[in-house]
Amino acid sequence: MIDLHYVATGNNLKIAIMLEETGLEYRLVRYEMFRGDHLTPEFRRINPNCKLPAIVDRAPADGGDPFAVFESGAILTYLAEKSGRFIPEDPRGRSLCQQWLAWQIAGLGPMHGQAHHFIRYAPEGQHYAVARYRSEAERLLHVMEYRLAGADYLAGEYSIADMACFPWLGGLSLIGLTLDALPHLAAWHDRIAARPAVQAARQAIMDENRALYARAKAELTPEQWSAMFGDRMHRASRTL
Ligand SMILES: N[C@@H](CCC(=O)N[C@@H](CS)C(=O)NCC(=O)O)C(=O)O
Repeated sequence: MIDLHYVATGNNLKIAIMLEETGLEYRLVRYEMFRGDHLTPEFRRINPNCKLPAIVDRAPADGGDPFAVFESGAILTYLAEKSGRFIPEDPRGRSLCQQWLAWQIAGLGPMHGQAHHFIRYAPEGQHYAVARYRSEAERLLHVMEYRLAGADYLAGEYSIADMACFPWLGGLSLIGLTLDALPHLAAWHDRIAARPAVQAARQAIMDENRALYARAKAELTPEQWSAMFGDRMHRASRTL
């Protein structure tokens, strides 16, 4: 049994997709991040970085104590190794999978994340930051388009690299981007969206809370801002 500590956002959808794809037994533990549910000493023992998702594997392969894993890329890799699925076995395919997974974690996620931050959350007037992150977010979509013009999936076969990248396409309109001029990326997106496991994962975690996190312009109360970007969030990562 695996506990998935989650909030209804794309980073968390990655893990729900993998759990549905593998059929591993899991239990959902839901958080509301505007309320600061993740800023507790209990959750910090699971993820020292106080971010979601995180998992706790209650039946790890070594038969030992429950094992916590944080960072969505590390969680996907852990689950791929545990299940023996969705990571290619041949060395080239495996390396390709790791390359695209690293690219998502180090590039696509942070750049799109900053675009969302400056366009949707920051006070008006952040022109340089908005232009910088939106153009970089768009450039990264073209990188995927280039790869997918020559392959159905990022690592050749469907893998955790696709699961990691797929959710980032769900909020493009919120940052003023579309797939209109990216036919291979759009076709890849539709192929993945049609998978029963992906639909089940969306249904499982993109619940009514999703609406909270998918507004074009988020107006946060001072308390919500503090829990997300301000004092409360910083304090939670400083104290022992
Ligand atoms: N690099 C992390 C990113 C995790 C992350 O930023 N999660 C967001 C939700 S998508 C979060 O927990 N935000 C709460 C906060 O920043 O206070 C991963 O891939 O797991």
